[in-house]
Amino acid sequence: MSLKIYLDGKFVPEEEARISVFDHGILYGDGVFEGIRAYNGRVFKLKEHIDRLYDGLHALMITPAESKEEMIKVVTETCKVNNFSDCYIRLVVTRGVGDLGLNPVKCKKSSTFCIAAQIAIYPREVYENGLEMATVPTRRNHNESCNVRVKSLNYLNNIYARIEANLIGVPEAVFLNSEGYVSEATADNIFIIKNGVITTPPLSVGTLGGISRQTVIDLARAKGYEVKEALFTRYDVYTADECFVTGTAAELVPAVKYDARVIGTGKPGPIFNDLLATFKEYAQKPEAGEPIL
Ligand code: PXG
Repeated sequence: MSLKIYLDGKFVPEEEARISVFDHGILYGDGVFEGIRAYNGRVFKLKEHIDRLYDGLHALMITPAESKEEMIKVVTETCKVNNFSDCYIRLVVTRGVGDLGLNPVKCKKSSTFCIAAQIAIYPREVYENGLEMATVPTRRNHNESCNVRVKSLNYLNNIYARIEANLIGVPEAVFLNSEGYVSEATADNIFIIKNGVITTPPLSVGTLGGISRQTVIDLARAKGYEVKEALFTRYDVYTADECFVTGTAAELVPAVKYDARVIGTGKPGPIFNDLLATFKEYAQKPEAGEPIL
């Protein structure tokens, strides 16, 4: 079945969803994107995703054709026209067509596209038995060179880390920042748990302000857990009781081995399991997102 793709104001079949080779999104990775999920007929935390997208666009000085309200409609309509109530959504705004120089001033009109589809990031066993991760040599981009809070189309930092994880032979990489603090995984934020306290690196470490990350922080605090945003090192992960990663695509994934050290019991832990159940329950609720009408 051919998907219907939103592209610059129209829905087109996937075979016809094409953008120019002169688009600076392709030529330079100049643009921003969001990965979003719909659960049970609602687009999860859509307003938060749209705010993050527009913050990135603002930082890059890209003006999309759609207002925020229109962009919300673009996403919900893309789910609707494809008859999806549960899906993964990729929303992209590129700088648009320019010439072969990188000056963005030459690009007169940005391009927007939105894809709704089904994905599976890790096999089922990983969710049940836990993920193995390793520190990779590539450091997370420095915020003063390529701010990682902008979810830009330039993901080479993350791709390098993924290549290195593949070379090590583990399914996920962990980045350190330039100072050696744990930053995040390639497309997921990281959490550790020690003596009942949940800790995740602060955004200032150089990590994406993940929407799943914030949801987990909020849900955990509401349940009475102590949650800290604090710097930590590889040692803190080695010696943690539990560890997990969060992201829209992968959702909540327990991590049980890191740099060949077993974390805690080597199995998904009780606090992780509680947070996962809480997250899954919350994701089904009306207040969790915008309805696909
Ligand atoms: N860190 C980075 C670097 C990310 O790209 C997250 C954390 C989690 O953020 P959210 O808002 O989703 O909780 C992301 C998420 C994928 C994939 O295939 C995921 C992302 C981007 C591209 C691909 O899993 N972004």
